[in-house]
Amino acid sequence: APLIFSGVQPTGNLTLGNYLGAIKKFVALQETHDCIYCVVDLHALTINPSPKELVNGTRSIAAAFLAAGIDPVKHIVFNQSRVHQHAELAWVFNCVARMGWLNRMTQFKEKAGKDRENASVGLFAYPALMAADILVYRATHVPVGDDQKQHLELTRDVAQKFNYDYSDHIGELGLGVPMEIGEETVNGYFPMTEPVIEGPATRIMSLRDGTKKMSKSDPSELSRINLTDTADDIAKKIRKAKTDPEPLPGDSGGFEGRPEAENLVNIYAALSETTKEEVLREFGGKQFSVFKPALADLAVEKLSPIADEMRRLLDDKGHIDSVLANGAERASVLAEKTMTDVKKILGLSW
Ligand code: AQP
Repeated sequence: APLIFSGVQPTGNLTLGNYLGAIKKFVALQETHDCIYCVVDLHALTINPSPKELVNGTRSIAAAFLAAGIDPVKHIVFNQSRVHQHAELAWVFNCVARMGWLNRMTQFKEKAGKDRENASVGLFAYPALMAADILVYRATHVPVGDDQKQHLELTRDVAQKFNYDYSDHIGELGLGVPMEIGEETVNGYFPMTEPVIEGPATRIMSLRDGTKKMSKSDPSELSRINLTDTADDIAKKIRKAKTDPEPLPGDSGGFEGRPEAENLVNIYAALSETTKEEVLREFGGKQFSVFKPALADLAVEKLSPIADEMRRLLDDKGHIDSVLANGAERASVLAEKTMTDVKKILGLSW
């Protein structure tokens, strides 16, 4: 059966990009699938947060999950470090993944910058831990923003190499299903996980520069809308968002050379759960002086209730902690089952 897994790092205030690209999709998928949603605190160690920041950040992402509408009873919500099997499987995958694969990761190149020698080994090996997060549940689908596509390809590469290398033993143990790799058929233990990257919000761009991704770590506050921004902040940031002097085009072919305009229309479409075409049917030919206030009203209407609920939830830290502990207990059972198999497959237990 399909199984959804995804994670969000507790590395700062959640942005509208995180919400539309990931969390809003998590909420939609839980209607039709079994889902596991994780606050990936081990990943956050790659930016060396203070212990206090990490605790607060972790609770705050958990609060955002719940406030957005994720049901932690029907589905599993927890923080990564409580389930030690993630780290255990990540070591196995460090031994499966190749330096060359990780060297090609654009996120590592961007985050390490010029001073590669000083980048942490954890930042480099990040995608192997991410593959472990997903595959420790043998998850089949992962909803993410477009920026994570490359890491998901690596997850498939890891699964494929593991299946190929250990195919015979997987077969002897009766733990695999037949899987095609090129011309060959192997006994596959790990599934070939599919990314779920669709809709108008796969890549929300900075409000100051339509060619840059909206990001928690952008130094400009005006570049992003935070999930916890006040109504005034949201309206101000949209008013100041970079645009051009032309009115909105009549159809979606008319955004050539206008990434900022296209981004605002995409945000409107994602918030109102329609398409870019539908938004242009209403606003095509209109000026930004008309469109921006409408977008600000819509953003406030959709985001304010989430921010209010997050604040309410964060007043009762004991409740959030018990949700995470309960989720971790349930996740551990599933993760341990995989690790038991994996250790048999590898020859670590017999
Ligand atoms: N701008 C975006 N548009 C659509 N989706 C996005 N995501 C992030 N930015 C956008 C998606 O949000 C999920 C959680 O992201 P994350 O916190 O795990 O890591 P990230 O991608 O590194 O997020 P940021 O905001 O860009 O943080 P920094 O500034 O630290 O790099 C993922 O599914 C991601 O695709």
